[in-house]
Amino acid sequence: MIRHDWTLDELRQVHQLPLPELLYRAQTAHRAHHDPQAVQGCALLSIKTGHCPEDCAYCPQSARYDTGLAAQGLLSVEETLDKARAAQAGGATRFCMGAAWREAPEGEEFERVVEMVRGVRELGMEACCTLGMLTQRQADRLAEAGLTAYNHNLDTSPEFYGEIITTRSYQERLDTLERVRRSGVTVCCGGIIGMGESVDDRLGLLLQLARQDPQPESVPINSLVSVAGTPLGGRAPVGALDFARVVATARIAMPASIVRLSAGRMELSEEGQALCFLAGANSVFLGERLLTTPNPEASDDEKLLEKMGMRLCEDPLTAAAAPQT
Ligand code: SAM
Ligand code: DTB
Ligand code: SF4
Repeated sequence: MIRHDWTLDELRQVHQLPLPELLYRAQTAHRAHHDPQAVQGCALLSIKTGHCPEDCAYCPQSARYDTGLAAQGLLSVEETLDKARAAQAGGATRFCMGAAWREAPEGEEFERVVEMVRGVRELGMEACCTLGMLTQRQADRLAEAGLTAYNHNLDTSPEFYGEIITTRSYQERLDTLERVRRSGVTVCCGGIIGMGESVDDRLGLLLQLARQDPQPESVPINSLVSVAGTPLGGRAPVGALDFARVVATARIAMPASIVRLSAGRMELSEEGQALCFLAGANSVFLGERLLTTPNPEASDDEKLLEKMGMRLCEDPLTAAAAPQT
């Protein structure tokens, strides 16, 4: 049963359960909706890098911080599809294209992204984009091209958001998510832990997500990749137990969603990642690079899954996802 009436207090009670009880409940929820041995492999590509006008305190791509990042204009359709084919050969069934824009542009660049989406779908992969804010028309055009999912993170609780981003509001994020929903594209929405937020802020984010009806089909849980030059440079990583508690709480509150163990895996040991899978994570990004920062190598991921007796999903997941009630 999927509930949309979670309260903060209920999420607190879940999150603070003794770990064995929390994991048991998360695994029970996981098994009711998913194959517990299967993990979806997604690949990320930064199709437009850097020079972003926004001030997201965590982000190496903001033009306001000097992070030494090499900016890059929008890639060509061919280059993007080459990367998608390579990702597919590496076991990914979803290809996610990220652009450092405040909002998706109009004109030739947008048309290029539409062609990328069409091309990725023709390969038989799920296609996901994250391009910043969208108009309804843009969301509808992406839907028409076959876009599977749109990633647009709320990042944290409404209360903590202002400490991290001042150039656009929480409500603007919600408005874009609503347009995506209306277009029929599935929603990928999550956030980041380890930015100095409280446990209540982590749960406040999950509350925002879990109360949506329908809930986001995909929930990426990132832990901050702390990049020198950003206001959040030099922060200590979140510990594996804290990471796993957030994953487990997300799994319990959103049992049918794909919970993605996203940024931050470089700071987790094999055992830490294993704990997150046991807590209900069922997707990871494959490949040595996220958008601009490092990610575990394919061979390390293969070894870990093999040791755990788990495997990458062979088929795209979204079409097969259980319908929400
Ligand atoms: N510019 C678009 C936007 O902000 O919606 C799309 C790209 S943006 C890089 C996508 C997401 O990556 C952000 O919403 C944030 O959650 C995540 N992200 C960016 N930098 C990160 C970092 N250093 N550590 C963890 N997650 C990060
Ligand atoms: C998401 O929640 N995490 C991914 C994806 N959506 C686009 C991005 C993580 C970016 C980490 C920092 C970087 O590599 O630039
Ligand atoms: Fe720009 Fe997105 Fe980075 Fe914010 S998270 S600075 S909007 S690329």
